[in-house]
Amino acid sequence: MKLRAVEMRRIHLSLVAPFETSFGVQTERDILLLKAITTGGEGWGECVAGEEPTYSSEYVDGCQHVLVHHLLPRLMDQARIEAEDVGRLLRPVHGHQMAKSAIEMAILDAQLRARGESFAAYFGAVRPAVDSGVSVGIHKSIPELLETVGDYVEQGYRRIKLKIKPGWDVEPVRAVRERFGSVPLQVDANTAYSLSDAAHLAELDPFDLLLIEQPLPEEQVLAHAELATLVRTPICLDESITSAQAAADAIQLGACRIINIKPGRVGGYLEARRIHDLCAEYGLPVWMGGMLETGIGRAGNVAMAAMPNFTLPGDTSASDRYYHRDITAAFVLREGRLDVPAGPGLGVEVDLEFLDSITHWKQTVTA
Ligand code: OSB
Ligand code: MG
Repeated sequence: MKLRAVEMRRIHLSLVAPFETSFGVQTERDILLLKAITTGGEGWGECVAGEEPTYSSEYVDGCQHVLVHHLLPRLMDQARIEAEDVGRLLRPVHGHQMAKSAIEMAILDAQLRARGESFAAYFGAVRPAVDSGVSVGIHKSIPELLETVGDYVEQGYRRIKLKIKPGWDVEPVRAVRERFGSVPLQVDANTAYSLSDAAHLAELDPFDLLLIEQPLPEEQVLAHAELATLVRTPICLDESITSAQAAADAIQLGACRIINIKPGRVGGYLEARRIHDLCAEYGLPVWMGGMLETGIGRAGNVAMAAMPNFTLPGDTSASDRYYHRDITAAFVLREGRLDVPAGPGLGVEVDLEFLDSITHWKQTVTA
């Protein structure tokens, strides 16, 4: 097929509750969505970048800019294009994985819709529904945290992840472990510690956590390997894993025993699949991360999370964990799981009337 145009839009969505991490508080989102218009039909992509470059170096205005000026022109001048070509065509542009991922996703959706194949079938899904975990932000107090976690446990989430930072770590973990017994529990530091905190992080060891996610800065892969010899809790990397090559290096260095896969962070679903396959070869389990996606991004993530080596519950929570109203039919928790969409492509339809009502910017890029 040929890529004829890409409709870009930015939408506003308020989160149901503020979400605080070690890098800041979010109350609303400004999301870049792409619609690939091809000779074979249309497809949707979601860019996972936040408003500020505080999770990684990418941010939504930057993604918009690099797409318009550097990425889309390289795709639009092709006589024929398939999702499998996008990575190679965009390789001359360094970095910008979240921007690249969004356009590859839109083209893949268009291509799969055209041939009536679901994302799940394309990626070799082995289950009709995936176990859902939930990521719980930093709270003002431990009683408030316990109330939030209690709500999620009652809703049926199969794993709780607590965001931590220096000053909000051992005590909240102890409190949740004491109150909720054997609930599968893990923590995410979003790079907030340094190797000199190893003895403090080892105080988390008695609480039987599934993993500690990204304790140290993105570049400090070797320091994670050192930390792994000083704490018993398995180390999982998120921010550091920007490609399959980065994953292979981190595994060989002993920097992680588990990987959080986020298609947006690694440049797209095809690179994410390579990381899944690589981890399976090395015997490392993976799980599907999240970036507070709408129903578009969630649909792709849930489909990929049905691949065989996604053996831990992901941050694939129900729509109502994030938004009062989603831009697709809501993803709903059923016995702690989300159903994998089975229709062509992403298998979800976008509510265009609602989408238009929350769109604050729109531009169509043509060849
Ligand atoms: O580090 O996993 C993270 C959200 C935004 C940016 C980074 C992260 C997160 C989450 C929430 O933990 C995941 C989700 O529920 O989508
Ligand atoms: Mg994380």
